[in-house]
Amino acid sequence: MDASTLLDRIIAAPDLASLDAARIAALGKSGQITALLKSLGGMTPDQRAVEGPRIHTLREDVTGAIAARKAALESELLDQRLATERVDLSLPAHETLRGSVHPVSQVMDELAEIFADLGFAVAEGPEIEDDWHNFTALNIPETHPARAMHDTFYVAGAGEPRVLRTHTSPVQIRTMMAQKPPIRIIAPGRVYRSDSDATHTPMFHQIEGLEINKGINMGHLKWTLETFLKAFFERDDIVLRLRPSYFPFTEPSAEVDVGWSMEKGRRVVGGSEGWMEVLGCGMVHPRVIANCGLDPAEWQGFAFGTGVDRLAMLKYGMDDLRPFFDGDLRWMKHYGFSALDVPTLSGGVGA
Ligand code: 2U9
Repeated sequence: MDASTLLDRIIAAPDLASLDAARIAALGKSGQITALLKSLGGMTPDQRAVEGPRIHTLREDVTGAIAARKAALESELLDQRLATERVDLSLPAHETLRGSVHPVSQVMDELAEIFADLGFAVAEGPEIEDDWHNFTALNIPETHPARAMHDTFYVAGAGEPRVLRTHTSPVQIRTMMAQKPPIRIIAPGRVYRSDSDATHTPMFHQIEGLEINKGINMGHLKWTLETFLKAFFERDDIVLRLRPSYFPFTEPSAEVDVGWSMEKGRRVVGGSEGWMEVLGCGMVHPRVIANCGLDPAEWQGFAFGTGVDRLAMLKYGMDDLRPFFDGDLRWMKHYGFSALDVPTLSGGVGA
């Protein structure tokens, strides 16, 4: 085999195994170039002076060609592997295993986003509470009729009686005991009342808000609620009506109605064809402020509360509360949200 056939075989090697066979045929123990190098020993000095450089150049050319072909074949192999083994980590693992975000979780995230923009932090606390944090600190003494109003679940056990929290208000009590004002928090979470019918479930979700500061009045409260409802329902035609009411922990207290109108045969929030109740609120009772170790002459505050499940129904058009907690995948598929549907104020909290 002459030099050019040797090089052609290397350049045309279709895979690494053929290339290795070509290398052995040229440079191996019984290879052609090895034989040429050996033949130098039997030559005259004149012949060697001519043949020596020619054979060494040939060996270098062949070695270089083998290295170049090897690099090209390895790179082709890597490209093939990358094309077939590509994994898109941004995709869910499997279409049929894809879950969805429950409307209550979605609405909780929307609320946290809206209130964060108004300077409210999210506060959390235990769902099994003691009597003092759930009732007494909130100006609901043992003899108070409001205790019966709450249909409390009591937790059996030795020692101090415990309850499943009947509202998220004890979270605000704990925050006021642990932090110095000014305080601006929302407390979203599960609450429990022994009540079950078409519009009540023994567990439901509440969100309450609290601001403690100097010189706070009902004007701050109404502006905050109006701003929140406009952002949540994504409409500017939100009108509020505050009706005098009674809660033991606020004085004065009010129930908040929002104007509704008919759109495509449905009652929707916005406009002013009628009123529906959406929130309770008031100025934090001075006794509650004092119970948390603060001077009510120095610190005032407002508070409000509402049902998250109800807000979700109003915004996303469900008319029955019970399927919220049935765990029916068909309902979740219809009303659930994609995990990528993260609420942001810039993108729209109902995106
Ligand atoms: C502290 C002081 C005051 C929280 C408040 C309401 C009014 C209210 C209900 C609406 C419907 C709950 O989901 S619902 O049953 N809530 O009307 N909640 S003011 O007041 C507080 C809380 C904590 C320390």
